Amino acid sequence: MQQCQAKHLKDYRSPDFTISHVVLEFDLNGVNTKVKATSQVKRLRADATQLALHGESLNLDSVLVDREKVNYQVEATQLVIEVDSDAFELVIETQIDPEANTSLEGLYMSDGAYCTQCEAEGFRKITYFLDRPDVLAKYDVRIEADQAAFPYILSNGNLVEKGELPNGRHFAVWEDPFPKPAYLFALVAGDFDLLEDSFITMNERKVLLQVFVDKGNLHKAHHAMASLKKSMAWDEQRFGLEYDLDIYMIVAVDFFNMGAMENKGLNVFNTKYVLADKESATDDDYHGIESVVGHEYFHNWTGNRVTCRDWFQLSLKEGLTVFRDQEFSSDLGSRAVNRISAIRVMKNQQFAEDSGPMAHPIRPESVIEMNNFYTVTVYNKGAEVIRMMHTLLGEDNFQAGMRLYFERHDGQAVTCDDFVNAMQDASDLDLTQFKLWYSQAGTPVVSIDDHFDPQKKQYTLTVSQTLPDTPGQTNKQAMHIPFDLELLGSDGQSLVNQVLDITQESQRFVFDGLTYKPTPSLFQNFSAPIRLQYEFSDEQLVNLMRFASSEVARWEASVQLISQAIWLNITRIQSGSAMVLAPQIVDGYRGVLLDPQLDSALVAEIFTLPSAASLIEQVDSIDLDALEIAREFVEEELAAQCEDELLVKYRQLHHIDSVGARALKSRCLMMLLKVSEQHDSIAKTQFEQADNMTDTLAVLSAVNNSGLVLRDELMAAFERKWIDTPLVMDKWLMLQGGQNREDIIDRLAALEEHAAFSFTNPNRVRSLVGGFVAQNLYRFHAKDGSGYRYLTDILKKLNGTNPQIASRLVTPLIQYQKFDDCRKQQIKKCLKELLTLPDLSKDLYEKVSKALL
Ligand code: B3K
Ligand code: ZN
Repeated sequence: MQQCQAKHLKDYRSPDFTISHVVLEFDLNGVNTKVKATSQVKRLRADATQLALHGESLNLDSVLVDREKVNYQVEATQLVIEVDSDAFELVIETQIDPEANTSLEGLYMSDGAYCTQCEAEGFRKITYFLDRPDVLAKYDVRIEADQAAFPYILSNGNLVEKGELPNGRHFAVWEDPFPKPAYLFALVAGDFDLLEDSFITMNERKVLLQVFVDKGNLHKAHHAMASLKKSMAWDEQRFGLEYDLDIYMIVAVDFFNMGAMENKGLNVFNTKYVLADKESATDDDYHGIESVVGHEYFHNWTGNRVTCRDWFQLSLKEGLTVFRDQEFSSDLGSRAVNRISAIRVMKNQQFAEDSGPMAHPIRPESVIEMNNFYTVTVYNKGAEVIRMMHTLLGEDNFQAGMRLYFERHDGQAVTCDDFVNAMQDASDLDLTQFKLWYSQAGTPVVSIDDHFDPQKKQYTLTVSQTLPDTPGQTNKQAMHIPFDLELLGSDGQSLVNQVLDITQESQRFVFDGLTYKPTPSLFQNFSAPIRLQYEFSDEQLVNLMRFASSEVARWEASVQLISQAIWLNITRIQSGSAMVLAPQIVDGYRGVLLDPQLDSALVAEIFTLPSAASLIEQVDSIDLDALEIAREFVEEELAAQCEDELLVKYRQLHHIDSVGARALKSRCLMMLLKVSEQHDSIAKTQFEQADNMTDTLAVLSAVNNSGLVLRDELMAAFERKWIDTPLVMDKWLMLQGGQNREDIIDRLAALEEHAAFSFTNPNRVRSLVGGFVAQNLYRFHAKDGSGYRYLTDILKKLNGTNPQIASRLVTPLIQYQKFDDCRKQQIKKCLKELLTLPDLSKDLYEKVSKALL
């Protein structure tokens, strides 16, 4: 097993040495790639006599200090050099083998191109170095490679020299004027198609923009380029932040462990977040590209110019940058729909993380493998924490806080506290208690009791908060929680609409001058990442669905209403009664469908019933079999009762070319197919006539679990058409993995042999295996344990080749706490088996061992 000691935030110590400048020379030569690093090292603590550099999977050739040989020891993950001067030049020569690097971390090959991924701790797979974010150096990079095979040789910053060399080789020298931590280093060498454009900044500087894509894909790079230009303009307008280099490059590669990486001036992207045209990409894909391009661009200030002191502070850059990309998407598109998707991520995934064995605060306190902490907690809950500060401060004070943060910390590696202090100092708001959001893990539970006193004309809300125990944390303190509240009158008028501060364990809020009991919209827009406990009646929720001022609150009410209907039917199944769906619920939904004022995209959201995963998150234990039946019943019954309206809506929207219309049309189709097989002709026609991937995929998703013969026919037609387009085949693989059929495990085994699948490419694995574990809940949790067995075998394979991907996929296996004993036992058996793997990676070890505690 690899070294599995945890590191703790409390043990942070500033570095003994730093590196102010480094010259990296790469001789790219396949298995014999050479790296020479010439570093200017400074001693920061006079008594330090050993310089310990991080390094992994490196072949060391030589070490020179001020051109002399020195004493050193090579250990498994570090090189320790004896030193006795305050400043010196260190030259280290190593060899690495990018072709054998299947972990896709460090320098590796993607489809014949060299590329790098260094965050969090991948630079140490390139050379021995102080691979920690609080060591900021200036980089000069010289790359040599074969000219024909690798016409483009790129690194961070500006190109300062290039030329030809003997034997068909060439070189380039890049200089990055901004000191940066090693995790932001990047190198790319390959043959690409190149899309170029430019952007004039607010100070009239011209920036060259380049998007590099695989040959033949140039026509699919335009949306990414347009998104980049929009991001640059938006960051100037909303945050006053201007780009700082003369060039910005994006390279799309097909082998990539995550979405994209914000390396200074040279972003490396997963092709999934670059390539798009109407025929092959859905509206969601377009949106994803815009938001990821934005996210990486926004990191240039929040992440690169001001970076993290240590990796425990990851949310400093990630929470903030997710907040920024969410605001970008909301300013450009529908604020309500963007908010709803952010809320869904929180309720479907983050709440699950908070109640599982890997629960951690947005600033974790202990870490075995840093890559395990690029989580929905650090990213998405981190963004919610920033959003709460934005709610408390308001836009103007928040922007003043941002300006102060950059004034104080530009060019530094800082902590989350530094960020909150800037917000506090710019606003005169006391954020002491608020800081608990950074240190306390878990989802606060807020219970609300209300009371109306007709004599006093008083409405009282009693609000109590508790924060559940999480691994390693008990007896937590009350948090500062912004409570966005609307009170609605009986005919829908807004009586109160304000944000209150909850700071105590229990608090009362009294509203005077009311003649009847109002309907409360509580924590509207998800004003805090909490679980709300309040007994809503169906009538109240129907009222909120119709009249709440906030569109998001209308959606939230619909989720609550339909969830209640599902829970009711679960108890009816358990007690042997017939299932029911109350007419007022159907009326509430029908009213939404018929409301001409409502944006189609929002109606589509309301008609997307809460996923099984998000329902499971609402309770402590789940009867999965009853959940499947009850949820299906409610969806089918709702569809049946609204059949006529759904059909009319579908026809109205059929030829409208807009994202919202397509989204709602897809929902209508999905529901219509649940009512009657007769509607399969609509599906077939839509499939045949579709001129865009959104409409095509909508049909496939709707028929995937419909039991219709049509399903296999359409899937085969799709496969024939797209077999040579990997990103599109990913959608097909995902549908296959998500098909709820008895022989799914055999199907998956067969699909592993399919030409479109590959175990070495994360996108393919995420589609087929990820499709199964995340989109096929009932089959993954099959009672006979076959789903768990399947995933365990996959994890054993990936553990050796790509531990990061294995560790991502293990999530549903470690979140077993809510299931029945039979399922729990089977899962634990699989986890124990993983724990005994001879070469278990740190990544899997950390999660699996915690899940078995
Ligand atoms: N910062 C990278 C994520 C790195 C993940 C390392 N395992 C992308 C992003 O969040 O923008
Ligand atoms: Zn990020």
